[in-house]
Amino acid sequence: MSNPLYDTLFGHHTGKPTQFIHLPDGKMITHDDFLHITARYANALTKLGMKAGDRVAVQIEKSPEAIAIYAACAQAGLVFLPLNTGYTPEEVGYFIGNSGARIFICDSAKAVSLKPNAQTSGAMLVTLDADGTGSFSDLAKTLPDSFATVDRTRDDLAALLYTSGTTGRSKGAMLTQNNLISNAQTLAKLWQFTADDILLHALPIFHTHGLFVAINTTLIAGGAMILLPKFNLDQIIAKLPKATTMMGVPTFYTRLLADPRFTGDLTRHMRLFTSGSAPLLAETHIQFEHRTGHRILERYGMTETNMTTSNPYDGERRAGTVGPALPGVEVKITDTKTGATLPDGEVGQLEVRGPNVFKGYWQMPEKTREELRQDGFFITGDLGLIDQYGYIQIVGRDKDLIISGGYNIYPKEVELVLDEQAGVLESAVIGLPHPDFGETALAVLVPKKDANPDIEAISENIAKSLARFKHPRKLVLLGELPRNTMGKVQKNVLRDQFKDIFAE
Ligand code: MCA
Ligand code: AMP
Repeated sequence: MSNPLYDTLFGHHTGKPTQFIHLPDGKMITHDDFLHITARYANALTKLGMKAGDRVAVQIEKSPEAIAIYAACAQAGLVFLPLNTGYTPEEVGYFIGNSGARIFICDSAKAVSLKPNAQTSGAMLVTLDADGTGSFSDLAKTLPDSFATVDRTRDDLAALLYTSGTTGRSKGAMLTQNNLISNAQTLAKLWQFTADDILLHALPIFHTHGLFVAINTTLIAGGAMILLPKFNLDQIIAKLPKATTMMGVPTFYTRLLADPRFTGDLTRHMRLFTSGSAPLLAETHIQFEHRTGHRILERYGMTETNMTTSNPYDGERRAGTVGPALPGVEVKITDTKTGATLPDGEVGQLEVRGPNVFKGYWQMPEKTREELRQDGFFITGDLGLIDQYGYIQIVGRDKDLIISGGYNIYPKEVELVLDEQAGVLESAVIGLPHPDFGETALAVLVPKKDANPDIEAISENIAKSLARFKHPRKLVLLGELPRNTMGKVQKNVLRDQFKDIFAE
């Protein structure tokens, strides 16, 4: 028996004093050091009563220890459930309750505010801070630094990642060991990652991009990472000379281009820059090449599918496209109404099938059936076409979703909170172009008859329910919402009316 995920990503590094994580202060953690921490954590999780298949919910700051929790879950056969550090206690309570997580690991600074929601949802709360201290590590320190890896199969769940829906509450995407292994192997090979690579890692590690695309690809190749707590221009500029590769959302690249210190000289030694999670403007791609001589490699994916397409490493990286389907992955463009496959060049919905595609939504068989077809194709909700070169272009979305700086905002979720506010009859949340975040959210509020909603009070109030990145950047009042003959709100009309509201 074996544990394919642990063996493929982590186990083969056992006993190797090779460089793995470089911290901003110059400290370095070897693969072997890391695996000792991992084993202690796996022992601690087991001691706390976790059994194979149990979910471990985690909301902690980015650190080597946070990555070790992920590794420990793999080693102990547990399901890793990372949560955005911006989520409010109310949001966290839902995720714990819905997943049935029996343990919740959080920052000690947030323990008091999070404890009631964790307890109501039935999870035991332990703490782990970014400096590695906390009640969880206190326990781990008393336990052995070796652990008998728990047997698992490729079909077993490795992670549960929540993704919001266009209606109702968030859904837990069930990702198997095979989903993660196959994608990591494919990306490492395609992007030619080796043990000599040092990835400049400034993405958050609670989403697919920073967690699986960045970390798994590095682990499989045996390379190292410079782990920055978050995107910070000064730190990126200071650390770039030590890196060989960098992965980012488009905002990373537009921010870098706006800084005169970001030059061809600074990046000459770099091997690869990749972009994803949101559309990279062709203009950014071109500007980046002019400045640095590098063509950003854009790829496309989703929480439910991991990575699906990528521009080539060696071939032509085409601006405005996300490249062809990855090896072993099938992509087709279908008619949104009939599901029939459309000829190349025609715009339709993008469907994906392959070892990268998730197993379904946690305890939501109906939602799963709606989006994951019997024949294995997953309906992404993205609109695109396959061009004459066989490259895929994402041209829009068939889902009401805003992607702000790489974070997803589901208008419905925000509208439900806004509709509850004093003096508000109804609301519409729309995505509009934003110079820094690519696009971001505007809320249009319709007052109740004779009411005069207090915008400032509403802005403050929604902070109780919604993570900061979901807050509309502006709220405006309007007499009524434009509707079509069926009574559906015409968001395109609103988008047109307010299109320049975030322009510089
Ligand atoms: C921060 N804020 C945001 C965002 N980020 N508001 C809207 N959208 C955002 N993305 C808030 C902050 O709380 C702050 O609020 C204010 O905006 C300004 O923050 P600032 O300091 O400028 O932001 P930052 O901390 O520098 O963060 C911007 C960022 C970050 C670096 C672009 O959002 C980021 O790392 N994004 C990457 C997201 C990501 O990894 N997505 C992958 C998921 P206040 O002013 O009140 O303090 S998608 C995925 O995984 C799929 C599978 C894929 O294809 O990759
Ligand atoms: P998430 O649900 O957070 O995993 O976000 C996935 C969504 O991000 C996809 O469905 C796309 O809409 C979007 N996305 C990811 N990569 C790209 C890209 N390179 N270009 C355009 N959209 C992208």
